[in-house]
Amino acid sequence: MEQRMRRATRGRVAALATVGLLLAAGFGAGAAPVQAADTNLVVNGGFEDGLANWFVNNGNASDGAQLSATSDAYAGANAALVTSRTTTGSGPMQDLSGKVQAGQAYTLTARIKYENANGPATKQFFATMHYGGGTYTNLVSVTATKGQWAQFNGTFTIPATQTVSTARLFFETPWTATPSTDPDLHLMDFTLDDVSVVGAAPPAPASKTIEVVGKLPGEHNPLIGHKFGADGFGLVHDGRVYMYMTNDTQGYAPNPATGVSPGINYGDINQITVISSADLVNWTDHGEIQVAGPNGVAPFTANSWAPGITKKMVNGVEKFFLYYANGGGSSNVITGASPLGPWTSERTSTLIDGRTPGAENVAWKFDPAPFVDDDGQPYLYFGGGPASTSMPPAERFNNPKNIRAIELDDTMVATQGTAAVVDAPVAFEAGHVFKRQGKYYLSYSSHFGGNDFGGSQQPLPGYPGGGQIGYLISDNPMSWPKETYAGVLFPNQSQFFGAGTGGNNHQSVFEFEGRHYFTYHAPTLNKRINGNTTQGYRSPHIQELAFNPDGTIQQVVGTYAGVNQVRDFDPYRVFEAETFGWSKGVATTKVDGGSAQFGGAAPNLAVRDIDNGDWTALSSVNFGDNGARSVTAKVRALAAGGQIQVRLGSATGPVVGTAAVDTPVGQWAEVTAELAGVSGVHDVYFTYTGPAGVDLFEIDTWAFQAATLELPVTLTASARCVGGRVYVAVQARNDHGAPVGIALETAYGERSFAAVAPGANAYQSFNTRAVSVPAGSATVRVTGAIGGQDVTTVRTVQHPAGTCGG
Ligand SMILES: [Ca+2]
Ligand SMILES: [Ca+2]
Ligand SMILES: [Ca+2]
Repeated sequence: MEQRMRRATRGRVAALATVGLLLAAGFGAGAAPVQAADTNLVVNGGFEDGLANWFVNNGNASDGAQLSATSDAYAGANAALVTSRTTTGSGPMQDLSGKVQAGQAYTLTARIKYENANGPATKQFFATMHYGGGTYTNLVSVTATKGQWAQFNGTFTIPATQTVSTARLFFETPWTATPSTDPDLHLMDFTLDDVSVVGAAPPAPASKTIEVVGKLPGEHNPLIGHKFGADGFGLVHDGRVYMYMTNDTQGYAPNPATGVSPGINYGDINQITVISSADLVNWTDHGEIQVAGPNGVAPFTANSWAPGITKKMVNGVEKFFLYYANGGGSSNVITGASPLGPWTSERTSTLIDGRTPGAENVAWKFDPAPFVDDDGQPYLYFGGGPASTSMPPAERFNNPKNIRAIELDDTMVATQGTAAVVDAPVAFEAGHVFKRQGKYYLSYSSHFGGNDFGGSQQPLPGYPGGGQIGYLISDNPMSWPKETYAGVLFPNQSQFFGAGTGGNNHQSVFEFEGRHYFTYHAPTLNKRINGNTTQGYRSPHIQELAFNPDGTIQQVVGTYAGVNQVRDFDPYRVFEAETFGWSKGVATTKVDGGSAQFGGAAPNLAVRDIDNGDWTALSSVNFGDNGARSVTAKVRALAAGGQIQVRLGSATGPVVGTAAVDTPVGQWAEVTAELAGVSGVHDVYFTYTGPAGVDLFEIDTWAFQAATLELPVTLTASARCVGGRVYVAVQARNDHGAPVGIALETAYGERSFAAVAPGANAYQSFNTRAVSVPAGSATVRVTGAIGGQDVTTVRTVQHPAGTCGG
């Protein structure tokens, strides 16, 4: 009931917004009444905000079409003009993904005009939807008369079976393969104004939050349980491991009723997900890099799959180079000022394509993996896909020669020389190189056979089966004959994780603090959500990589246990709340303002979708012998009555502290939980409670505060009469395990002792020179070190009154 009421409210808000949009688009209040449920899905259809929300559909990478605002408008002050077209498909485009729905009918209107002198007297134009990949559907057409505004006015119904996760509306002239033969007829400039697509309001975005516990407490694979990530590539920098991954969560869209998402659509993916860890168990979510697509760092690319990253000093500046597959057709690179950006594109075109020397016969010019040798020379490994049909079938299967090695130049964003063939047996994709003890190791993913690889063929003895990770060992990073093949280092993941986890893989190897680690992916989180019927959403895993004395690799066994935690987690600092060992029912979202932990230029996220019963947890937090006094959270309350409980050991473990999130709703503020009896090493669970059915709060950061350090000392004081005068005696026993300095201070004098041994006393009897003194206090100042930290403890002790005689 709660859910339904919330959705109904949202629907009414959307309907009200509709009226505003229609008015803004030029539909007067007196126009034909529009049903309340209908809405105009086009933003800035009249171009009165210039080109906002519009971009040019280039048709292909070599099309140089330009979109500009023009005052030659049908209505208002502006329209859009497209010029320099070299393909018929180029024209103004707006992304309607997430707005249009399969099975719905829409009315499309727009005004269009062309007027070039040599053009035909009339010309047909199309409004077309690009549904991703090669799926284009003409929606509405109009035949315009040269020099006059023509009107698109028609309806279209999206077929119930159409996938609409990508839906981009654009305007074009009828397709022809070689428009350059008659550019006046096919490639005229044209002007567009007053575009609207009216129909059912966009569906409220379904929640992507993963409600199951996707990474089980105590286990270290998958690395994260609150989102997906594939093709992980590990980078070690400044004591942390950064993992860059294809953002499989981008197109994940679980049906609100069934909880099941359509199968993964790689064409949806133009972001790279980044996580990092200093211990390989607690991972910080750094969110997504918008790499490709119209709003991407490299807008001339459409997809960002299978990232590979390295760092290099260029002209005295350390830079980070993030390579990725722009679909199967090309590979590209963007440049980061740090592992977390900011990111820029030094190129205006892709790095590797069919024109790259030596890559001409590579079917899929993708999966770029960089490697910088000890002498600073950088290399890039790339390629995969169907073997050339010029080879005999058995060779196509066993030695498809579809992977390449090429040198990069010193800029890291250009290749030099000719790509060399990597003759990896049964190779499919995912070439990756690392170096160990002077030898180069190239690992890769093997193919599944079929017509692309010579049809029904058998692997040669010792060659990989389908979907395995094989490897070669060479003395030369550019020389990979088939004789360098060394075996299979990882069988298919389904051998370890069972039904629903098969498919191809993509690996990397990194060295962290003296050990080698192997990264791969498996749809294990998808399996925890949907059982054995998975939809292809992959999760990152890591196992340790071990070597035999002869340098060969011991075959890796995939486990949910994963790798050992490299070090305990340090709680005594500000750290991002989007750092999880484990979690349940939460999601993350980007927030403005940079990261408190990683710096102002780094992205910052907050934990969101926190409901009653959700939790996040940290593995092996070391509170030290002295323990923690409190923990502070930076939170934004979203409802009254929320609470954070701090528990040890498990989500139902003992509560050691509670913070009420009673700060003003909607504002970021700090709340603190006092902690009792928290010392040593524990898994820490933050459990969240409050009213059911509402988001309770968001969390940005945590910081634990250490208990005040005290040097232990036992104090006694007395007063007695000696020779007609009162003496006040003060004694302090050092109960610390190391020597300390002790200063005794009274109203009658003071005395300091250096290096009082453990168990020894500092003692002084002060002569008051009086026959009678009242009760009073002495101050004892103890100085020493605890755990390498200088500590001063100040205590007082009472002494009684003293008198001589009666
Ligand atoms: Ca206009
Ligand atoms: Ca939740
Ligand atoms: Ca944060």
